[in-house]
Amino acid sequence: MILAFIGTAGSGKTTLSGAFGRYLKENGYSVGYVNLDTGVRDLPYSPDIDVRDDVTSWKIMEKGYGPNGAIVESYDRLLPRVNVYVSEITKLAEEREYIIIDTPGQMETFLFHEFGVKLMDGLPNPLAVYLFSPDILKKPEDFCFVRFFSLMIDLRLGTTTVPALSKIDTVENLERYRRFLDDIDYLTSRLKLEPSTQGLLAYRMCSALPELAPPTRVLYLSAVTGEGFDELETLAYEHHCTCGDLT
Ligand SMILES: Nc1nc2c(ncn2[C@@H]2O[C@H](COP(=O)(O)OP(=O)(O)OP(=O)(O)O)[C@@H](O)[C@H]2O)c(=O)[nH]1
Ligand SMILES: [Mg+2]
Repeated sequence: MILAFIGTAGSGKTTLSGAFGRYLKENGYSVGYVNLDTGVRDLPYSPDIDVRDDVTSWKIMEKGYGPNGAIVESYDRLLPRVNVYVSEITKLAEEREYIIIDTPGQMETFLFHEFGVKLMDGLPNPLAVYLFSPDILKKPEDFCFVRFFSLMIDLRLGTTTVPALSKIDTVENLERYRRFLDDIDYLTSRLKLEPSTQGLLAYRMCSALPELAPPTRVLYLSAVTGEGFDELETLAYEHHCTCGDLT
């Protein structure tokens, strides 16, 4: 089973990769780790496959690139080897029960660079977990945004994508988040009350959501307490067995 954690900078991908991997190992599974972040210095796990063996963004920065330019350049340099990575990860997936892929902090270098798209396209039946942290969810429109962003990742990478709220140990009122994320009818009814142009847009988008996508479950995770790990494990298993039907 191949799981790829995808999300904006600081959403918790690397911490979750380490913590969920440890959880799986404690439960008797064999786990392989893949690091795709050319800019990370320290990892809470030992990667079996690591792009930094080929390219690091900090070495490129020594040649005068700025941080963002260096990251893009690092994936330009990795692109000719994308098929090698696909083969290595696929081979590792034959040997281990779970493969955990930790993706770059700069999400755009994964979603908008050919390296990320080709890599995901080449892997056998991966499941993408789109992580977003509670601090980006303030207005009802934000909940609509993350639901659609998850679909956008699915569309872009051609990979079944499950939305996951990360760092739930930091929220006091998880029920409020759950209500907005689990119950699309509730979210849509709240958006109907929003007077702004964006509120109307979000209302129309969320009204169409049931027709556009199957009612995928949302995960609620904490890499600190391990909450939600059992559900992530179940979901990964269901994905593996049913090829993408996660209703
Ligand atoms: N409280 C809490 N903090 C978390 C959790 N997961 C990650 N963090 C913290 O969030 C910060 C970012 O975590 P990372 O795991 O580095 O996030 P990332 O998405 O890999 O970050 P980049 O790769 O740099 O984009 C760190 O300070 C973590 O300790 C969590 O479940 N709960
Ligand atoms: Mg990271």
